[in-house]
Amino acid sequence: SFVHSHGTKVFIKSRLDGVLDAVAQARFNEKRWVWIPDPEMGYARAHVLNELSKQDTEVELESGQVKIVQTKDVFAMNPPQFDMAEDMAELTQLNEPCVVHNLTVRFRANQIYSGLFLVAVNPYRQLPIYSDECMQSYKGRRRGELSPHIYAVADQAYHDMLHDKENQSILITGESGAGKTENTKVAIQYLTTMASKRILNKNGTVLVNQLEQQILQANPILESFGNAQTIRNNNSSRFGKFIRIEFNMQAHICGANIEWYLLEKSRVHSQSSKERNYHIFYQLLNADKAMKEELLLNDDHASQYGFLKDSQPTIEDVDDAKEYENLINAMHIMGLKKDEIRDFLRMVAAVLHLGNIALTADYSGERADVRDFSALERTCHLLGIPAQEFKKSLLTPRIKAGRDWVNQAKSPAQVMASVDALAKTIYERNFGGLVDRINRAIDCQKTTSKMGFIGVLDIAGFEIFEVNSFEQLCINYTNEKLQQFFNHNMFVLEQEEYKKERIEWSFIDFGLDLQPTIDLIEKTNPVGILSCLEEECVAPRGTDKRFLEKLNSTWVSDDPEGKYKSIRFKESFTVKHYAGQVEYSTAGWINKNKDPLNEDITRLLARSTNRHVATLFEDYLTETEHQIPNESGLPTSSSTFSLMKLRKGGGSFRTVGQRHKQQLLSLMNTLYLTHPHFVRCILPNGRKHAGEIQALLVLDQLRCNGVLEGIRICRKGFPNRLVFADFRKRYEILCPRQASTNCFVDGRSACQTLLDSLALDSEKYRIGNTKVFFKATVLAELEEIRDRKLSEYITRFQAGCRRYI
Ligand code: AOV
Ligand code: MG
Repeated sequence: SFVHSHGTKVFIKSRLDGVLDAVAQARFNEKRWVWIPDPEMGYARAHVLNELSKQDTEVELESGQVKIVQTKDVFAMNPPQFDMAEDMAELTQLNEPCVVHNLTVRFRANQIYSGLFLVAVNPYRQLPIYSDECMQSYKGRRRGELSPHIYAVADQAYHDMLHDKENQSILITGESGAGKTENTKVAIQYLTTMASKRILNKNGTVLVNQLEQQILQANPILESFGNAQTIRNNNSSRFGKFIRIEFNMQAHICGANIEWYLLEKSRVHSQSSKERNYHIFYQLLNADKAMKEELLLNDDHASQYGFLKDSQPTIEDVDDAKEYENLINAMHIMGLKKDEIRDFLRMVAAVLHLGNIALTADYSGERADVRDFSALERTCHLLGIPAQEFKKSLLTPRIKAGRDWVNQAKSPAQVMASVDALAKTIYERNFGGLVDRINRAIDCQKTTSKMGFIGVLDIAGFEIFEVNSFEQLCINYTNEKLQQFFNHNMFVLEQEEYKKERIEWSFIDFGLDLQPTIDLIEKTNPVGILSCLEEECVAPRGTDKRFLEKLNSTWVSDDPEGKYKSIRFKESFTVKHYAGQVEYSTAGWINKNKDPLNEDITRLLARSTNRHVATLFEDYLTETEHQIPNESGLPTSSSTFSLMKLRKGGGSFRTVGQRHKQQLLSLMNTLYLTHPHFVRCILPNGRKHAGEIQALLVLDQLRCNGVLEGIRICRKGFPNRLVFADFRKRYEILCPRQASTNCFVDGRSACQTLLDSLALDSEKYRIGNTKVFFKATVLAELEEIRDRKLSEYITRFQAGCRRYI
């Protein structure tokens, strides 16, 4: 591909040189075939009848309908011999419809992987492409030798790590349901199979080592706690992850580490009707009797639990009881002891009971009370905290009034909000604790000398919804940064190739194109979106409205070129992302960013009699509390100030935005020190159906995931390239009398002679040290000339034959 140039591959399939294809070719050459926009199909085939003016072109569709379309919407079609091209950089016409068309014909032939950087279309069916045999066939192959595959990417990463002694990363993006997590699993499977020390048992079969087993089993555990059924995906990851696989000097796996991002916490207390809460809740209701008794789960029906009752109880083709067994099995393999497992599940059960706490209001409707004490008692029993104190903290938490602390009664709605917030936090901290525990199991501390790592990033792609909020900003900000990394990288690699071939070309770093948008989000001076939100969160009377106004006044005034796009709506602002403009509604941002907690309760949790609970909340312990708990067991007001300082890990950042920015920064720092491999996953249709591909949907994703951006960059350079020998072999027919056929002439000058004789514009190609480089579309012209020559020969040959008959 143009990213990792193999160059040696002949790009046009030889089978297409047959007679049948000559017919297709001849038919193609009769007319000027183009793609024009079609509201339903995305693009439709047509041929040009007339160029009416600079703006308008008259075309005829295959149906015979004649139409006038804008010239800018008319896209040249690739000659048929380019159909099914494995690497889209080989396409000589490199435009949107051609790329979509290529992906579509390949998809219909069950070729879900294509090159350029790897593009993977979700087949929604089991294809026989992940067998052990298949895996073995990719081992140590050069890129381009076999068809594009996620195995090829994993193998390349492994090879590059060994060869270049450089850390590698595989970046997998795409929208929900596109296949990121499946491809991540396949990539890790490949690495654990190919790069482990082979241990053979007596019969000569390969045993998978314990460590590799554990690395593979991390996934089902994470999926139980971090995945859920959504409208788009029955097994949707509601968090992002970066899994680093570490290798020792023998290039064997010696450990791994998992980093996680942005768990969707709100799902814990509310889901939309066709979706579910996290898998673990339903799995737990299918646990063995002893476990359920211990966790006080008397009822097996999801409908009996406040946090589950609005959701779908089951997923088609999924057996939650079986999944529960798999989970426990995976946890055992991970080395978790029985009571550790119970601890993690206890928190999930506690959340379930928390959701069953029913409230009543007093006559005024302003003071909440607990209606049914049993759910509250169960929650407290599982969390190891005193029920009466919990109730008091919940209903009448202390607030600061002047210099004193007073207890203030809360309304049912306020208490509800505080219950939801608590459920979210307990769930999230338990998830974090689980990942920490897994990391301890698969850590490679024993290994002293490491060769490097291969990191696999599985993170949600760009999102544009009807209403976009703070969560979308965080995701899109992440993708903007990843896209910048991608663009920058293409530029660097492209430059290296051109330099190696010593061809002239002045380079532009397209990564810089995205900087204004990134600045708008993350800059501190002038204050960008995140910092501005931060300021409003700490301001005494900060509101969503004031946040928006401040953003407006800062960024609109000094944006004469409209780089950032105006921020001029009542309750929203618009950001120009590389993938399109997104309008963000700012309602509720202050609250979402602050994510406030009832600190009376978190302090109770920090002092839980259950060690697991206490550890998860230990950052809420105050120093003074360690020494002299006062009468009520609550800290004195002065100790509250030390709270901030004590928070660590996830709690050390005051707000969600700040924490995410920090995490992203650290991820990007890691990525910039690796050699990246990009995988773009594509959702074929919105119905989870096999065999159906919707061109418009695909096109939209190609835009969002940067494939088209990549192509844009590509077109600025010389995307098509052929090594001298291949070029001569294919095109010397264009000037047969030249010395080019003389094999004693060196490749470079032979190519030069050939190109000179064609009188090709010198801007359209470059001759390097080993390859000829072409601008997009040039090869199509050469192909056309070649076809004409060929048919002339055939005619002459046939005429010659007739003479002998
Ligand atoms: P995602 O990770 O990209 O979505 P998944 O990897 O979970 O998407 O894929 C969604 C579903 O599509 C899977 O559960 C499979 O049924 C099917 N699928 C995906 N890739 C393949 C494949 N290569 N072969 C067969 N089936 C596949 V999300 O986590 O929701 O953003 O948040
Ligand atoms: Mg996923």
